[in-house]
Amino acid sequence: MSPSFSCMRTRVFGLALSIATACACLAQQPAPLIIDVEHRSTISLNGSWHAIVDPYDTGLKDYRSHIRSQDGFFRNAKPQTPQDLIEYDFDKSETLKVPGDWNTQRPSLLFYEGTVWYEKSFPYHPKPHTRVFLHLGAANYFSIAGVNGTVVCDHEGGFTSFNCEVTSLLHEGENFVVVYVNNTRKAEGVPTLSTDWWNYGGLTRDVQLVEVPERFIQDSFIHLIPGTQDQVAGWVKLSDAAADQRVTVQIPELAIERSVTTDRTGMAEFSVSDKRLQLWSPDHPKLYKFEIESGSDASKDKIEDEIGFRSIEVRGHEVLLNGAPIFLRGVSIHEEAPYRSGRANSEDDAKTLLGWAKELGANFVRLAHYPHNEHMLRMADRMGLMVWSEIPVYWDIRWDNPATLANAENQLTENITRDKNRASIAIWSVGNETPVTDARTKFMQSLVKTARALDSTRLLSAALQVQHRDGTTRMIDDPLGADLDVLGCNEYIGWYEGKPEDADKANWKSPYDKPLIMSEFGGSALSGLHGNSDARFTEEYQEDLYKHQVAMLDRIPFLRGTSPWILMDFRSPRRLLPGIQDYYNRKGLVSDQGEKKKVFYVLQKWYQQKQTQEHSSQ
Ligand code: GCB
Repeated sequence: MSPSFSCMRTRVFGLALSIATACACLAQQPAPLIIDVEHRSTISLNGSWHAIVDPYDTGLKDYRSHIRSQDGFFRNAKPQTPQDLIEYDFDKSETLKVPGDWNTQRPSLLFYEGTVWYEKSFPYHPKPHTRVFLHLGAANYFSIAGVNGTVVCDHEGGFTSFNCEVTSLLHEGENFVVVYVNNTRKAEGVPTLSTDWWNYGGLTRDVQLVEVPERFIQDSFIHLIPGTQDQVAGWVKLSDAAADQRVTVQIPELAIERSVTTDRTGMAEFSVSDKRLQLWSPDHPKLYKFEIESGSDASKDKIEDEIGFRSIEVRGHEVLLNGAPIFLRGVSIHEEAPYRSGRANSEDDAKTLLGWAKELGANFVRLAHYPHNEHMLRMADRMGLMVWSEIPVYWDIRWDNPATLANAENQLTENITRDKNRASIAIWSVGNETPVTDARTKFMQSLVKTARALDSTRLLSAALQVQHRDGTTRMIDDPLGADLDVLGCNEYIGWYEGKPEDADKANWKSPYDKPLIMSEFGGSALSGLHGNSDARFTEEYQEDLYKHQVAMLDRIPFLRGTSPWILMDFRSPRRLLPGIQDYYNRKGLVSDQGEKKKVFYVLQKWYQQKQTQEHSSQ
C-alpha cells in the first residue's frame, strides 16, 4: 500500500489554503478534544525526535509549489534500491527534545521562523476494543500530523491542545509519527505579526497516545451551581451520540453517587447537593476526587479527576468568591521557563513560577497572553491561585476577516474545553490591548458570546486601556466594557507615560458599575543594576515606580484586583537594548535567572497589607 497524504482541508492559514487547492480535500479536522488526558491510559511520545529544518517547505511542496502528495516527508521514506532518489533522512537527522521549543535547543534556531519536521518511531501493540488518539498539548503555530505515512489532521493555533484518531493506522511492532510544524507569523493569524513575546516554534508541550474504549467519556463539565454553596451540577458527554447509556458520577469522600442516562446526543446531565461540601478557595484549596463511569464491557470507561467547587460572581464593584468579597492580589505570568529560558512546559516549571507568585502573597495569576500548559492550571488548583486565562487576541488583529474570527473562536473554545473543570479559573479573557473600533468591538463581542455560551460560571474580562484623559482624570470607557463582567486595564504611568510620580495625581473613572482589575502596570529593571531612582532600568527606578503605583491603586474605589507586569523577565524580539535588554523584556519582579529584584518586596509588602485589611474587615 502506498501511503499518501492527499487530503488536507482549506484553512485560514495561507499555507493550508495552498495545500487545499492542490488536492481534492476531505476535512481533516482534529477529533473532538478528549479532556483530562492526565487521568487516562496514555503512552508518552515525549523525548528525542528526529528533526529536519525545512526553510523552503521542501518536504511539503515541489519546486512548482505543488503539494507532494505522494512523496512528501510524511512518508518517512527510505531508499529501497541504490537507484532511489530520496533527499531526506529522518534517521540521520539531529534530534530535538519534545516537549520543547526549537529556538532554545540549537543556537542556529534562535531566530528561526519557518518549518521543522519532527519524526519519532515507537513500538505499539494494538489492543482489542481500544481506540487510540494522537494528542498534542501544543504545536506552534500551524501543524500537520501523520502516522505511518498517512496524514491524520492539521491544526492552527500555538497554545491549545488537539487530538486526532489513529486507531486504524497503528500496527503491531514499530510505527512512526511525523509532525510538520510551521511558526511563520501571519497578518491574519491569532496572534498576528507583532507581539511582545518570542515566537517559540515547535512541539512545545507533551505528545502522547491516548487509549480509550470504543465508546468513551469525551468531555464533562462539573461545577458548583452559581449562587449556591452546596449544589454541584454538570454534564458528561460520551464520544458518540448514543442514547440510554448509563453514566455514574461519584465523589467517594462524601459517599455521593448519582446515575443518569444519556440523551440522543450522548449527553447526560446530573446534579447533587451536600451540606458537607467544603468549598475551594486560595486559603483552602480543597479538591475532591471525582469519578465518572460509563457503559459496560468493551465500552466501559472510567476516569477520575480532582475537582474543586467554588463560585465566582460580581456584585456592583465587588468580586465575590464563594459569596464573600475578595481582592485579587495577582501577577501576570508568561509561559517562560525559569532559569533556562524558552517555553515552560513541565510541572516543575509550574511549581517554580506559581511558587514565586505565592511567595509574593498572591491569590491570583494572570496567565498572559495565551492559554498556558495544563500543568499550570492543575498546579494553580492545588496551590490555591485564582487564574485569569487569555487567548492571543493581542493588539492589531484582522478584525474584518471572518477566518481570523473563526480562528479566535476556535482557540477560545479549545481553551475552555480543556480547562473548564479547573476550580482555579475565575476569569476568561478575550484579549489584550485591542484598539477601539466598531469592527474590533463586534469581533470581541462575538468572543464574549461564545465564552458565555460555553461556560456561564466564570467571569469575562479583557485587558483594556484608558480611552479618554481629561487633565489628571483617566477614563476607562471602552465600549466593550459594557459586555464584560470585570474591567481589565493596562497602564504604564511612569514608564511609557510620564514619570512615576504622575501616578500621585491620577484620578480613575469608569462609566460602568463593575469591578476593575489593573491587569498591567510596571517598568523595566536589569537585575543587579543599581543607581538613582530616576535612572531608567535600575532596580531603584522600578522600585520607586511601584511605590507610586500602589499608592495610586489604593485610591481607586472600584479596584478589586491587580496583576502587574510581570512575574519574570521574558524573551522578546522587540527588546534590543544591548547590555540591558538583550532581547528580554525586563519588567520582571524576578529575573530570568530567578533573582528577585527590589520591587518584589514592595509588592509583597503591599499584598501583605491588603490581606491584613481583608481579614480584619471579615
Ligand atoms: C503591554 C502588553 C504586554 C507587553 C507590555 C510591555 O501593554 O500587554 O504584552 O509586554 O505592555 O512590556 O510593554
